[in-house]
Amino acid sequence: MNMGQTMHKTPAAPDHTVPMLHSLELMPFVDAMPVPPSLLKATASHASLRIAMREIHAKVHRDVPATRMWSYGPEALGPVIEARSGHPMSVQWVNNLPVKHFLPIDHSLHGCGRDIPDVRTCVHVHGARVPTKDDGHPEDWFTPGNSRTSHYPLEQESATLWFHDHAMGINRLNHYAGLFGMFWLRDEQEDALHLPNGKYELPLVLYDRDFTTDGQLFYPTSGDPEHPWVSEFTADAILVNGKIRPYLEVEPRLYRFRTVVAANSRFFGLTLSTGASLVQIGSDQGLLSAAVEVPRLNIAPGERADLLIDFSKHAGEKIHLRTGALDILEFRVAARTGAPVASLPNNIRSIPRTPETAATVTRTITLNEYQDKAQNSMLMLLNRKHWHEPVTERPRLNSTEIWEFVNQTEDTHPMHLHLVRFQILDRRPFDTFQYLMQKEMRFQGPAEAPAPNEQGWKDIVHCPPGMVTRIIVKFEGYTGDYLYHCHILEHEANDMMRPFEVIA
Ligand SMILES: [Cu+2]
Repeated sequence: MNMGQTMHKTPAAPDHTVPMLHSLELMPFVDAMPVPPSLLKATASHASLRIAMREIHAKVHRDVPATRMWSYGPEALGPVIEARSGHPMSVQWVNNLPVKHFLPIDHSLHGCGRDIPDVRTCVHVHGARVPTKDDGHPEDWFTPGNSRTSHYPLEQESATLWFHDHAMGINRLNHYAGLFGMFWLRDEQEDALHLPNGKYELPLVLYDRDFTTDGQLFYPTSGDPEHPWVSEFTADAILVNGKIRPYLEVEPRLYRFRTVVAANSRFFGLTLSTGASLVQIGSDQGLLSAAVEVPRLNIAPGERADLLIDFSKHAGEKIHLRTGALDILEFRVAARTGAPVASLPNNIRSIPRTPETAATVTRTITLNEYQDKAQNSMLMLLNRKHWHEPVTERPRLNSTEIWEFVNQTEDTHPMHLHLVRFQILDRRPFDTFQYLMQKEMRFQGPAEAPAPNEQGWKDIVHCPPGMVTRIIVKFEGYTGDYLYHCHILEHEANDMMRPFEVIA
């Protein structure tokens, strides 16, 4: 969507001493799209898993030497955890990583001091409603040789969740190294739809990476060794499930693709080469009320889309999934299918809209960016406050609030709240200059309703520049310390992340 650089941003200055891979010079569609194994189908009893983080070397492309990366499994993409709503499970997350990081740490960032172990990790199941001690709080990290067991009650509806590293100040690097995977939560409502399953239901984990010519991950830096952080970047190569521009053999029938953008800061604009719309049946927090035809799907870091693609009229053809003008995945449609053809659901479920009158509190959250004179670089804040300043947002358990994100920057920020699901109310353009100078909110147009594919339950909302974006959220589940942040991982680290506390 919006990756425009503002003039005063720290440019990502590539280190010209390092020869870089140019992925467009590689032959596309020579590697099969990997499908990671599914771990666990939770049963009636309490299920438990043990998942170890480790350093691996994996091939991202036929013609690129193996890449050092970190993973939750033996392959580039960690396993898919499959669980059932109402069936609690626990995971022992084991840190078997080396003690030295291989990507450039910025020790000037909050929580990244030289007195803190370089390699530290914690695991957040994005979109899961869990007690605070199990949420993968950024300061709750653990080091190599240690593990942490988290309990997931899973008292929530079916949804495409995912898990990833969330360690304070360094998750942008841990994530770039490969620490993420999918977590699918199922329920009876979903079962009743008889959606494509088994080999017809596949993850699509989309991300971008820079590589050196010898196939190693390259994370861009500012050129300042004391402060290497960059505000955001789009990397050269697009990967799908761990391969650069792979292919996938499909049958001429309906498929379900559980899609997540696992890029640090890149947005994707997905289209099909046939010109047909993508059919979206679910968003971050589960199924939509009805299937929505989306000609171009703008999807932000951290966001999920549950997509259906119908290949039934394309037997024998090759079809490409694109972001912008780039073909990133080739579907090779076989001549025939052996399976009965699934059909597309029309009405999926009812999702009552939360009325604005249900909200007892409205909070204004400003999204700001600054030139940090001391560091000679950018920093981005929420409500002009740093992460470590005292908690200012204290919603009451089971209360409903409206949060309005006032974006005074020139970027779209995908804002994410832990613990909760929410609905998007609207977006409205405002006069940013007037707001900055006079502290006066002057709207410049009518409020815009969310797009049809944004009208389900969400946990990430695009907050475009110069707009007030409003969400309505009920703080259900647990009291305790949680957080909200921009899901552009570079923004989150410096310092677009704030705590909130749910109080009794
Ligand atoms: Cu941001």
